[in-house]
Amino acid sequence: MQTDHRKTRIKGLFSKYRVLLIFGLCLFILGYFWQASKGSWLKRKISILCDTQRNKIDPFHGLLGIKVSRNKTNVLHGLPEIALPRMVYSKPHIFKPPRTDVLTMTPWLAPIIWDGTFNLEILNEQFRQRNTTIGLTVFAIKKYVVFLQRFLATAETYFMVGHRVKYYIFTDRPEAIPNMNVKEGREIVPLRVQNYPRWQEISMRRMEMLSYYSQQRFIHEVDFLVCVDADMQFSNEVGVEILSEVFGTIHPGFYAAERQAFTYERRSTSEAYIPLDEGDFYYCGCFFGGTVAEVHKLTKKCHEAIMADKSKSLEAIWHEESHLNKYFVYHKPTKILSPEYLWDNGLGSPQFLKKKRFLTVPKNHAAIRNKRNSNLK
Ligand code: UD2
Repeated sequence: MQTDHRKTRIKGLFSKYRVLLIFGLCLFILGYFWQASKGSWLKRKISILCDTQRNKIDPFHGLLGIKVSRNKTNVLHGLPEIALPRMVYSKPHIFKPPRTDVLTMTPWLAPIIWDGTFNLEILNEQFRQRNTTIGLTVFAIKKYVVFLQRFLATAETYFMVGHRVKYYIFTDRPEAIPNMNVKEGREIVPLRVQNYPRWQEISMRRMEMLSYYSQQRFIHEVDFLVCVDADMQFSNEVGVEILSEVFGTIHPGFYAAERQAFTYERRSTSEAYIPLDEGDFYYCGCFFGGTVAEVHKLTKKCHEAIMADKSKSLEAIWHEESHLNKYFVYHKPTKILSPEYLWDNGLGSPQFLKKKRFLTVPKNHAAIRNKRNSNLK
């Protein structure tokens, strides 16, 4: 009887303080989780990058009680300001694109450089303020030294006018480099390299040498590399409008061709193989470039592919040009130079070509490539 009475009292008390009990329980659970987690979020460190002088900064000035780890370098501190001076030029107009006759942008939003699509004055100012130095690489091995005089003379007139330039001349005959005066801020740098018996090997080995020198030397001396053939001449301005992370040039023989007509390597056994349903443009092997780091990556990859083919006794149809084309299928260039930047006068003067900036110099292939003592002219 007494037990029944006690049970009824407990039940009564429980129903009276039920809400309080549940509330207390909730508080206990919340408190438990808060205790468990506060250690981790309060003590969380924010890693920030510190500047090259290793300045220590706490972006929140201790307001949140967050400890800042101070062992990294802040690249955001003390960046140079690139600000244009007052410049007067006609404004860009949304409904008046400067060129409607040619493609000026790829599907991956890389600009294709044509006359009329850029303002060189603005670009010059931007690159000058960054004190950009450009390395122009050219190989003149064996008899190709005969092209150097015209190449360098025209480069002095048209290439990167007003900017700092280093002409890196890879040759097996440094004594044959013409003794020329170059403008202030420009310099001829002879680089002695070995030659090879076959012209195809010389052409392909350029990838190996460029990759090696990029890592060993160019990275310390220049910002961008422009890599071209020797049997060429500049015939109009080629300036900083071409510079970008990594750029290629549309081959003048294939600008209007369909994919299937591109002379890509089609043997699936080669590292340069490109299937018939892939590829954007046919790029020429004689004009590409970019930042030293990107050119290093590109040339290293192409050289490794060339060597892999060699181990299978294969040589791609257009040598290093085939490997360059393969590279650009899977590493899209960030800028593309139109055929203005590589033209052959044998192809005439189509309407869309407002300027011919870089031209092939006609040569007697058999004479220049192989027979050491034949007459070159
Ligand atoms: C095309 C490409 C070239 C390359 C080659 C591969 C054009 C304008 N050029 O040129 O970039 O892809 O095909 O087959 O489309 N060289 C020497 N000494 C030699 C041989 C070559 O220095 O004995 C250098 C020189 O810089 C020359 C370059 O290698 O310009 C390419 O050789 P090429 O010009 O004889 O090859 P070509 O005209 O077939």
